[in-house]
Amino acid sequence: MKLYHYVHCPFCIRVRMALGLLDIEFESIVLPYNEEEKPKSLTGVKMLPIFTFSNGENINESLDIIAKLDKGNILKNENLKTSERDAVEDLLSKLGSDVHSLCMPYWIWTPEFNNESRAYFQTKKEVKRGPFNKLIQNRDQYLKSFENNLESLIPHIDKFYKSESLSIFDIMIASHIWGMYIFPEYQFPKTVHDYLQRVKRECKFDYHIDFWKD
Ligand SMILES: N[C@@H](CCC(=O)N[C@@H](CS)C(=O)NCC(=O)O)C(=O)O
Repeated sequence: MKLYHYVHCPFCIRVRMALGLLDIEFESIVLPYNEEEKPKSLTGVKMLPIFTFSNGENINESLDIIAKLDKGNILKNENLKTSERDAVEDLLSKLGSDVHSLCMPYWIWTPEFNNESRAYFQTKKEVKRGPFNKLIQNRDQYLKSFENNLESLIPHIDKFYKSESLSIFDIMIASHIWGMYIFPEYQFPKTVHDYLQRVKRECKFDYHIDFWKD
């Protein structure tokens, strides 16, 4: 089985976390961001993650991939059918927007990118968010908004999100805010850092593993 992914992508990280939690072996294929042909040939669209199952089926929606992998429903996927999902999605779209504005100008300098994929990514993302140098100049505004939204998460993550045990909601939350670990000099509040480390341990998640794997 194969996972086609981008290292920085929160939706791809969801699948990596789930695979780790479920102890499923897979081949990791990090595609350059400017590679259009491969994803289109697999699913018809240039969007990752894509998971190739052992029967040759290719699927590209992180939560659909996870639901199909999680045969024993370890992640309590039925949570996705509750009204709590709207609250989580709403918080994630707010947190995710600031994480993207803050981290995109730094993600492009990680080893995942080369000159071509960096230029492709930057050109594409600047259409929506404006010039990356402005994102960096306005970092305080995005940080303030991120921290405000994080405040509303803190009362719910004593152990895992509104629960004593990890669920799909934790994978959705942790994968979305993980990027802030690479934002220069940013430190998560201790409660959030401890929570992320709990998710990391359960999911045996290693952000950089793809760079060091042979
Ligand atoms: N709903 C999808 C979203 C996946 C997604 O947005 N992937 C982004 C990367 S973070 C992508 O492939 N974008 C392609 C592009 O912008 O060229 C999922 O949950 O898997």
